[in-house]
Amino acid sequence: MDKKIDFLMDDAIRLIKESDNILIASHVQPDGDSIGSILALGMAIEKLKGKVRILKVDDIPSDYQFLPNIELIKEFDDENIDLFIALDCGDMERLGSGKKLALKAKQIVNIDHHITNDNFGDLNIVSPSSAATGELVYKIIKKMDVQIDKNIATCLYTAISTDTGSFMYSNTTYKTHLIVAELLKIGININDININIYQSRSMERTKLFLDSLDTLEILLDDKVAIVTTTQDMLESNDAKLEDTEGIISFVRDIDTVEVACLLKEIDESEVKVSIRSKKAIDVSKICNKFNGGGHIRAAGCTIYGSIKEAKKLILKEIEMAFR
Ligand SMILES: [Mn+2]
Repeated sequence: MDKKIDFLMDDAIRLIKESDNILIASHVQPDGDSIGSILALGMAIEKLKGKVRILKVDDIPSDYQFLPNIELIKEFDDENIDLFIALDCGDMERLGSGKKLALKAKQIVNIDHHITNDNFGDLNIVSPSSAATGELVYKIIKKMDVQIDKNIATCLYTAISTDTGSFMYSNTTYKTHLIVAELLKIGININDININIYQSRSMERTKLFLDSLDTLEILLDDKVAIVTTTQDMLESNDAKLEDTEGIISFVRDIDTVEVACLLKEIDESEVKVSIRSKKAIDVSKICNKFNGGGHIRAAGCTIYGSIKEAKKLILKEIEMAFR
């Protein structure tokens, strides 16, 4: 871990120790890293200080309901916040309803690993070389001298496993494995955790998956794959937007494909776009053009327009990226 991040963590811990009303939050459309990270840090701060609050800014996907103390994530409207800790969040907009509270807080600590993070905090611990925010939270908890118990370890393992694609993505480093080795030593049940995260797909989600795959188009010498999920599909399958999880990685896994793109219709004038790549293309750059962001191999953005318009715009940028 580089020295600068190390010092910044000491500053963050000092703020945590000095502050009375601490609120932890992460991004809308939460994933395993955001939920695992806020729960793990929340439990650690609770051990240290006896109280903590974790803000709910969006619905928690069913995949993560098994996590210990998930009920700690709640809505709050108390604006008396001394320290607001944002985790896994590239900018303030991503905090959703949490942005209002962050702006009222006396101090903001921003802990993240997105390369596109805009340093919105008073203290910014941004480490793009970390595979997951969960890795940074692990280090902070160790430095806080709080014992990592099975509950905290379960949340950290979930954060790191999901953000590394089960330790397959190129963001996975030997440090990732050293941290996870420590988590396993604590005695977490990885079989149970993995069944909960990866082997519990609902029938609704499965049917949505099939409908979405039916829209598959392969373009640019079979290097680009694009699929669409519409509001009609969500409705007819009784599925939610979060149920699109897993579609894009399936499409990316086609042998000839370098870039996979999923268009999720929000309404007739808004489309959420997710992009993944394998080796050559930096998809965070593509998403940056539409004010989105993320990582080199996984990024997202919102395009205001119809599915048809969004597809045209994003394909143009993907095509440029191949030149
Ligand atoms: Mn993350």
